Amino acid sequence: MTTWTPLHGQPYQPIPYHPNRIPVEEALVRSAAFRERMDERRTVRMFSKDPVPEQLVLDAIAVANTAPSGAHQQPWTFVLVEDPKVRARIREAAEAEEQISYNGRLGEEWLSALQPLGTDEHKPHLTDAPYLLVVFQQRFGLRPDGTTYKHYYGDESVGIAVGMLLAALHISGLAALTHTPSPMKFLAEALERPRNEKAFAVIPIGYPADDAVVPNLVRKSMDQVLVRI
Ligand code: IYR
Repeated sequence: MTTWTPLHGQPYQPIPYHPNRIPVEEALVRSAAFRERMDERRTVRMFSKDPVPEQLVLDAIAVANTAPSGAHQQPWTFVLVEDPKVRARIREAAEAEEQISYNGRLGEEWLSALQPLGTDEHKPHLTDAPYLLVVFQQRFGLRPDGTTYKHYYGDESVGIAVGMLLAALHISGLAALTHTPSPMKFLAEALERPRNEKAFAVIPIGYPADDAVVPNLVRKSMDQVLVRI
């Protein structure tokens, strides 16, 4: 297997791409099933402490790593945290930031937008869920000799990768929470990340708690999100 390295100014070798065409009937069955399955995904804030098969999480990260990215630079790093001491430190720092956020920093409009979800500064999921995945965005490329190169469309690329990750976790029956404590600078420090990485999202992963509840929210209809011209 060849290892990825940045190709600057050198073309990739074109190789044939002939995926089998899925017969239409089969494609319709698969797409409807996927659509229904994805509609069951919910962000979960109450996790069981039950263990999760590690391979499911690794597979979901591998799926995320197939995401398209600007100039195929794959500007992401996934840090999978199980160590309870590190998790406790992350929770403490996140709750300290959220305390400030919920007590004024977010502003009234933001707080009222969050009110229906009932979120607050307490973040037990950071220590309860069996896995904590911290996704970092590489703001620029960093070579082993310390020299740097630009990354393109980093926000978009990492956002797409996280979307694919969430879909993969859900398909495996796992629940997740896309948590974005703000500011997130403490994460790069706590996890000793290199200077080109900034935290993008913190994602607790596990099974929902037996008594988990989610808000009774309604999704926008296709009419509301699709414009056809
Ligand atoms: N980061 C905070 C606040 C928060 C913001 C949004 I936008 C949400 O959809 C949910 C929460 C927190 O995690 O509580």
